[in-house]
Amino acid sequence: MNSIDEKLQPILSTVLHRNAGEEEFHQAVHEVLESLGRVISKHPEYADEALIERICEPERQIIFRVPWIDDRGDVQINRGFRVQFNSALGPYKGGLRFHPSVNVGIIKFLGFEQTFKNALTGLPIGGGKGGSDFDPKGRSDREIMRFCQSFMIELHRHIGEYIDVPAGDIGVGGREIGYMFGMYKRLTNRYEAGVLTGKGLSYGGSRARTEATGFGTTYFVQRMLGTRDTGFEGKRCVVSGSGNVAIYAMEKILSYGGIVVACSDSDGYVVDEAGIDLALVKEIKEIRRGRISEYARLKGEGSHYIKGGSVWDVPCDVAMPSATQNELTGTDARTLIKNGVIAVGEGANMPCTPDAVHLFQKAGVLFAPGKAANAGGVATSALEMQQNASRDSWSFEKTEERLATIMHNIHDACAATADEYGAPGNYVLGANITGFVRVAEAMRAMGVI
Ligand code: NDP
Ligand code: 2IT
Repeated sequence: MNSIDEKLQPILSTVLHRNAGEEEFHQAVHEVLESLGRVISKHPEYADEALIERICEPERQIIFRVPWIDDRGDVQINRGFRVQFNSALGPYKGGLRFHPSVNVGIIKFLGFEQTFKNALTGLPIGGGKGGSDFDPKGRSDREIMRFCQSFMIELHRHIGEYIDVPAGDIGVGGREIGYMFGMYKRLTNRYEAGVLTGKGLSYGGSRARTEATGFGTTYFVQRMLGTRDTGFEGKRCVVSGSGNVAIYAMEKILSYGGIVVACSDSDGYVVDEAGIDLALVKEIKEIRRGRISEYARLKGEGSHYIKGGSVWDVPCDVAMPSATQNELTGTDARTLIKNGVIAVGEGANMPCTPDAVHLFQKAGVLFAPGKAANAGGVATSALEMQQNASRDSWSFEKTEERLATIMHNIHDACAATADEYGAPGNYVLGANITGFVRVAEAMRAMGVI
């Protein structure tokens, strides 16, 4: 890992001590603090009044019991979370994750990242994140509905159009948002469309929200490749995961003339040298809610499935980790570099381990950090809030155009900040400093909050 400025060391020590055992949160804070040394040398006022300590401390953390009844009639208990991290720029905003690995440290890392990501969009949204250790795999629609309803029975007290606006993340998509919105509406007797984003188009959702994260990451990487006078055209790409982000990253890569040769899920990965058949992946994942292993069985000749292993063993020009945190390790980075990777774009949140990121940067690989590259999802959520507030609904083209502009602006702001701070091409530094300064400016203006 890079070193942290000595003035920031005590802040990190306090975070580690006060949040014992929360490894992912430690990792996320460490990464941001690594970038801030240069800021406080230039602008020492940002270290005044414990501003950085306050940014590392969530404004509010809610943990609650979620009891629900499964299809056999047995009572199940899960734990629900909502961490309202920072509301300097707007209502808390960020997704809900349903996955058995969820714990408070994971939600805090995600909420911390979200705060800077949302600042990068330039839209008026603060940072938050939530979820549950509920495992949706193998559950019936009715079980999912009962779980979502019980989850909302508690969550509804803490959210609202002007308070906190959740959306999807791993394990939470349109189906879950629909069940939660229905329960919120019933509990509050309000048609408050702007309380959740990622809604269906029939009840206040935004066009292009489903596609936004994957499309946005691809726009970002396309622009980053442009700084080396190239683009996706003809490039071999590997995208990990096969969920919402991965599917729409693949779709946009294909429209730019790239070739996606592999994708994955948590059991293994598929390779198809002819190019992944995206319609088949959508059918397996979005309709049947099946496993990626079915791809090779259904596609047959030319494709193969590898159980376990690492999708990063597949040689590529562009890698887009789009599954989960710490899925691309130092070992994977070495393999990718050896195989000639030229760019890495994080579709997921913190998918590359710190040693992987440093290896890419040392090798001169273009590297787009998640908090900048995957901001298109939350940006389009903010556009959904705008449409809800004005009781309007925009065309796909208009929404996608706004998304593309936002992603280009984020790219250019990160690149300009990296230049300003003497680290040209370092998008990690650029994203962290740009996001931090926007949040810090608003907090300073509001006094000690
Ligand atoms: P989905 O639930 O739609 O898909 C997640 C994909 O990642 C699945 O293929 C899943 O495989 C795989 N995956 C999940 N957990 C693990 C794990 N522990 N190990 C290996 N593979 C895993 O989620 P999304 O596509 O929405 O989210 C993917 C990433 O993108 C997350 O990091 C999320 O935080 C981030 N993100 C999402 C945004 C959004 O708008 N949805 C916005 C910005 C970032 P399996 O089915 O086997 O679990
Ligand atoms: O990590 C993320 O940015 C998301 N899961 C999307 C959050 C949102 O509010 O749309």
